[in-house]
Amino acid sequence: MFKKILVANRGEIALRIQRACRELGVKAVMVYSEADREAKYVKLAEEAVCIGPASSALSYLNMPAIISAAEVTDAEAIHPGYGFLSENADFAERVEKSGFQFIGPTPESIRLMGDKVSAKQAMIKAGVPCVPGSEGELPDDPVVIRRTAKAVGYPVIIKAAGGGGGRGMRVVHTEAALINAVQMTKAEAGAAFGNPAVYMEKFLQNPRHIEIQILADKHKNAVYLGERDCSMQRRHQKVIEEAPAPGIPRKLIEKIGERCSAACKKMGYRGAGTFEFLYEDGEFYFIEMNTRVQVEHPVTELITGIDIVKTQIKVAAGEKLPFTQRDIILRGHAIECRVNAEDPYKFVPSPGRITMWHAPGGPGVRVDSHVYTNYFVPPNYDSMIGKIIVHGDTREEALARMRTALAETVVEGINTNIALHRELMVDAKFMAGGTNIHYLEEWLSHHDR
Ligand code: MV4
Repeated sequence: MFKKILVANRGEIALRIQRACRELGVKAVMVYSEADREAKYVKLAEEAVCIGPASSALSYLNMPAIISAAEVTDAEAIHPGYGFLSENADFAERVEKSGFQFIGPTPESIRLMGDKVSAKQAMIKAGVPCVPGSEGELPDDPVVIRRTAKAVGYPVIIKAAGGGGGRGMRVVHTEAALINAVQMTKAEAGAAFGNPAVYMEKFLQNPRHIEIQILADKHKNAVYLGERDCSMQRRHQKVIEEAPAPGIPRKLIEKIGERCSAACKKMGYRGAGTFEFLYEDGEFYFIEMNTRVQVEHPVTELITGIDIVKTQIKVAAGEKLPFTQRDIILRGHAIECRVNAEDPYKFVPSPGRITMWHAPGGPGVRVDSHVYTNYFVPPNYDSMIGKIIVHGDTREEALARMRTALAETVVEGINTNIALHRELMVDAKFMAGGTNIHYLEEWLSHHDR
């Protein structure tokens, strides 16, 4: 096991990784920007290094500053968390060239999955079901593009190979709009991602967003930890996640999960990873793979009893996965509400000083947050200030626990989206389970405040 790890992130995930290190008896070096200097997880760290000013570009995205911080503190490994440099293959490469372990997959795996065209080709080869569409990158020939769209069937979606997470996509409903849409998406992709390559898929109109969590080691072992339903989102920002996904047959999840773990073994994938799928009319369609730990990992931890962050660290250190697929048993139901510093209905960010923070507790309640009374939410970063996660024997018990937890939560001094969560936890359609990716935006359009 490592003696010392550098945590190259901030906020709740930095604290989550620090906690995993403490449990493993590993020293954690925290890095911080000038805006995060006063944060308690920085003050309570055994070691902390300032890596630059508030601006992310000059601190949490500053590769030389982070690698230098690892050098001066004698860390052996770097955990990138999520966001920032976590899916940057060049960063992973520079970390390893500098003699540190990157806690995540190889730069080659990150690069393969970062290019959505190569990711999809790898999945097709590994037997993971994908959305029907173009075979790889779309060529320039308008005749071929039109023929492809006709074969796939309208509506189609044009996606940038360098995009992902909702960036660089365009839906096309008619042949008349096709060629222009392809050209526009290519131009935008070239400017935004430095790669004009695009591909085409059948556009699924009312899918759910279901993802499969996997863990793999350096010895060709891989397991899946069930699924998460992340359909409750607005503008590609997830708001509520849960596991298991309501109403999806367990046998089908198992079939898809087995394909995902087999794909990991085939690709030599290591670390934590998430296969994102669209689910519509009883079928799964792969869309993207994330090569990092995700915000919503706690719902999987609660239903499996597996610590995903500790396992990431163990497999990066070369240990074998301490469990096989047969050992993974899903128990009960978990729900996560993301707490954001923002107006609950207008969604404008609400940074500033938290004058009162009272976190909920009790049976089956977990709070992952770095904030506290008198904490100042800096305006420079993502508005998420924490997550409330509950577990129950049934979905109904989890819902009741979340309602109780949200009723206990007090945040004063800034606006948060807790009022929105309180409403959604008593919404009849959400309570019934299985709402699709459009539900929240439609709900909000009828609930103007
Ligand atoms: C799609 C789709 C419908 N059909 N692909 C958006 C984020 C990126 N990960 C892929 N996305 C989508 N791809 C096909 N073929 C609809 C979306 C989509 C979406 C997906 C997941 C969660 C929320 C979403 C919101 C809008 C669109």
